[in-house]
Order: sequence, then C-alpha cells, then structure tokens
Amino acid sequence: MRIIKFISILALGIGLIGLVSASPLRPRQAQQAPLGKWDIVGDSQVAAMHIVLASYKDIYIIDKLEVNKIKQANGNPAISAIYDIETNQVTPLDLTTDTFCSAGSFFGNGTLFHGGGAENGLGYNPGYQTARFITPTDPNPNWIELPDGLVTDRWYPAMATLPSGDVLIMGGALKGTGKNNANFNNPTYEIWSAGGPPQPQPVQFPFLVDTMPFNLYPFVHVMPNFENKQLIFVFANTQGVLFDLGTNTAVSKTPVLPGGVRSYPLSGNSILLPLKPSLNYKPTVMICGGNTVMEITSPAIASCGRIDPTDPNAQWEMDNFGGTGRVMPDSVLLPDAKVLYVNGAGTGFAGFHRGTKDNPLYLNDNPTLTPFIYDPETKEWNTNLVPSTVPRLYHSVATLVSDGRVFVTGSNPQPNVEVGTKFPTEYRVEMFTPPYLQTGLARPIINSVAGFTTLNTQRIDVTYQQSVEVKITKGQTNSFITAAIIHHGFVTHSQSFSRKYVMLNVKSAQFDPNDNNNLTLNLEMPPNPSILPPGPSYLYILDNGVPATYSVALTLGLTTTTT
Ligand SMILES: *[C@@H]1O[C@H](CO)[C@@H](O)[C@H](O)[C@H]1NC(C)=O
Ligand SMILES: *[C@@H]1O[C@H](CO)[C@@H](O)[C@H](O)[C@H]1NC(C)=O
Ligand SMILES: [Cu+2]
Repeated sequence: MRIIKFISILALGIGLIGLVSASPLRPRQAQQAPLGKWDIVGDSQVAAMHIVLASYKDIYIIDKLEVNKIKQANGNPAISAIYDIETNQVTPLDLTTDTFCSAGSFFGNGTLFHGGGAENGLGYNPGYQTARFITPTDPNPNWIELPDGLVTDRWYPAMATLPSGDVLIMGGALKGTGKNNANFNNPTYEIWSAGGPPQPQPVQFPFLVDTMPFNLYPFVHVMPNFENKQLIFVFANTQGVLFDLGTNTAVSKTPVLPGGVRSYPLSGNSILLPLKPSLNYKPTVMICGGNTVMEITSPAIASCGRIDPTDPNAQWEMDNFGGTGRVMPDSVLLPDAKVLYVNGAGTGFAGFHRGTKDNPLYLNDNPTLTPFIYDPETKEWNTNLVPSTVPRLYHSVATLVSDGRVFVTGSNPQPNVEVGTKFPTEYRVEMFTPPYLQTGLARPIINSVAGFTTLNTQRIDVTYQQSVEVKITKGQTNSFITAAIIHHGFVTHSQSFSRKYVMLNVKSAQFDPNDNNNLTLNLEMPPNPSILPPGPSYLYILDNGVPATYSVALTLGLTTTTT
C-alpha cells in the first residue's frame, strides 16, 4: 500500500489554466483562446428571480407575480417550479401568495424556509408577511404557506442559516420601493427555530437605520468561531458590522468600504471566500461591484474590497474586479476554491424599466457578458473566458450544480412578462462549463461515502468532526486529491444566502491493493456548525483540480447518527 501525497490544488491553477491577469501592473500574456463554454439547455417556463439547489438534479425556481408560461394546479400562472437539470423538464409548484423579492434559507432539519414578498394580484394574496416551507426530501415536495407567519412585512429581507440550524431573517422594507425610505424601513431581525413555534418577535437592529437608504437585501455571513457563538457579519451601503446574536450586541464595525454603494439598488456582490483548515477557517469576505449614484448612465464600480471582519483591526484590502465595473454581478463558489462572476451590467442600477412596454427606458445597460474567475489564493483574475450571448440584468441568477457546471438563467427588468424587447423576460437556461472541465484530464468518481453506495437519491448523514470514509476511482496517473463541502445557498438579487465553501482535511488516502485506480480516503468533517451550517450540503472531490463526475448530497447533523 502506498500513501499518496496531497498538494494544494491552488498551486496548480496557474499552470493548468494559463491565467491572464487584468492588473495594469503586469504585462499581458500572449492571448490564448478563451476558455469556458456556454450551452443553452432549456426553458425555465417560470422566470427565475430566485433559485436554490434542492437535490443533485433539482433546482427550485421562485419568481414574482407575473404571467409566466405555465399554470399551477388552481389555474393561476405558476410563479414557482422545479427545474430538473437532467431532463430540462419543469414541474409547476403551488403557491397562493406573492413572492416578489423574497428570501430563503434551509433550516438545519432540511426544510427550506422562504419568507416575505409583495402585494396581491393575478389570483394571489399578498406575501409581505408570508412564511413558506418546502422539504426537498418529501416524496412530492410542494409549498406550505403561513400567510401571516411573519410579524412584520418584509420586502427585500436577507436570510441566513445559523449554527443552531435556526434561520435568521433580517431587514427589508414594509413595501416595494426603488430605494429604502424611513417611512417603511424595517430595521429588525427575527430568528425562526427549526421545529419551534412560529412567529418569533422581531428584535431591533439599529445598523439598518445607520445604513439608510441603501440597506435592502443586506449582506449577511455567519462567521466561524470556536466559542459556540452565533456571530454574523452584516454589510449594507458602505459599511459592515460584526454582531453577536447570542448577546444581541455589535462587536465591532468595519471602516467604510471605499468606492461607492454596494447594496440594492446599487447592487454589488458579497461572498465569504472558501474556509480552509490550513488557515484555521479564518474568514475573508470579498465585496465587489455596485455603483456610486442612482443614474442610468453611471458606470458600475470596478473595485472589490477584502476583509476579515473578525479581526479587531480589520482594514479593507482593495482589488480591481478584473478590470471591469459590474452592477448586479452573480458569484459562484467553484469546487476548485475559485470564484466565478457572471451576469450583471456595466452601467446603471437595479429596478424595472421606466416608460411603457413599447418604449422602455432601462435602468441598467451594457450587459457584462464575459465571466471572470478569481483565485482567492493568488488574487489573480482570469478574464480570458468565452462570453455568454444572453444579457442577464436585473433578476438573473446562477448556481453551481452537482456535476461541476454552472446553471445560469433569469433576467427580467420589468413588472410583467415582456418578450421581443431589448431586454426581455429571459427564460433561456444556460449551463456554463468552467475551464476545469476542459483540461482533457479524466474526472474522479465517488463510489461510496460512509459505507453507502447509493448516492444522491438519498442524502447521507454525517456530523461535525467525523472522520468519513470515501471510496473513489481516481482520474489521473499523478493524482492530487482535494475535497470540499459546499452549501450552495439561496440565490437572488446577486446574493447567495448562507452559501459556504469549506475545504476538508484529507487525513489519509490508501490505494486498493487489487486496483491502483481505486482509493480509500478519510475525510475530516468541519469542526463545528459555525463553519458550515447543519442541514443539506454537497461533498466535492477533485483530482488535480478536476471535480468528480458528481458531488454527493450530505446532511450535516448536529449530533452523531449511527450509520
Ligand atoms: C423543520 O422545521 C420547520 C420549522 O419549525 C418545520 O416547518 C418543518 O416541518 C421541519 N421539517 C422537518 C423535516 O421536520
Ligand atoms: C474500483 O472501483 C470501481 C468503481 O468505479 C469498481 O467497479 C471496481 O470493482 C473497483 N475495484 C476493486 C478492486 O474493488
Ligand atoms: Cu427585485
């Protein structure tokens, strides 16, 4: 038996992909053919304002009230559906309340919690106070609604799954608005507990008064710690706060992030970069894009700021967002610990077009069609990627899926469905193939996890700190095996609530004595739920940075289950 050596795949990225730096300080490398690939694979039938990966093959789509292509069971236009990425078939789901600009996050028990919305219409009731639930592991998942579940109205709130498995819902407005206004600001949060009584009381959160008027859909990230704390970093407008939910106190504030406004409707993007055992899970938040003023022709912000909010002397480290300004960018955490940016616009801000359907004045334009890939380790940008042909502006989305590709859809900068216009309601679904699937190197295959060989059609229970045995068939002769768990998050409005990437310690790897292509790995699960929330997540294994044919659906439990 041999033990193979593990080297961080990050060291390999440069050689494999031939990164082209956009930094003006570096000479540009000879231009190679751009990498990546776009395929239009299907029709979402329901405009995808919000999406969430519900299983290895199912994406739940949630829209706002509008006349989509298909109807739900009661005859009203469908505003939610299941998109099957294996067949590209769409199945409508049933709702009775308007979901316009709402939020979602999984409870630790595996049920998706979805809350907020807007006014009635088209046979639907108002959704401002609605709490909705759907459980992907049910035989026929469908929505359960509590129309007055929330104590207060919430339009454009944020959500986060907490280390306890409870869900935080924060902020928003009492009605729809271009930018927030003191008359309908909702500067509170509430915490819903899995299995607990509904209707928790809202708690005042003064930070959302301080950050007016650009505080809708605040950025929220749960911060890793080893003290059993429920610590969150919240960012809105130009500033951030580290907040302890256990004691309801602000721990520290960050300096102002230079460059302009980062939150709705001058929407930028905030991401918690991959957490790594080698750095003791030190968090880095990166916020990119946005705009400076609510002007249609105003160029989007072309800067990013990186910060560790838990550092008492935290300072922003500025970067150039690959050399291009973007408002409403979507980010995707890739299995190889890099960040993909897609969608968005070069000018303007978020919102519906002005003027009539026949003579629309769009609030944002100059679609940013070229994806960028950022390497958080080397801080280099690969901008030499194939552009999409589909503009994706306000209300577009993207998420990683199990096979390592990226699902991209949506774009709908108007109050109801409009087609045949410059920026129509966009139903086309694209898959982006990242460069790691174009290396020509064989992909590893995950054969079993914790003794289970039936993968993905059931979720496999694991717990924190557990050493999990994973059997794989490796892809390549000179293997470099790495592993990560990703919680994909709930995607809407350039946000991905609760999304996290945690690299795993590979404690050992042994060749099968009878088959040198097969390996048994021992992977150490994350140390505690502040690092990765309990509930559904996906295990990714990579060989030389090339992800396995499929990731494996896990459920992280707070307590050990016997397997
Ligand atoms: C999880 O908790 C929520 C909130 O209490 C509840 O509505 C849901 O039914 C629970 N799901 C499961 C699978 O027990
Ligand atoms: C190696 O794994 C493959 C599955 O990819 C399996 O078919 C094969 O039997 C394994 N070899 C041994 C010796 O177990
Ligand atoms: Cu919106």
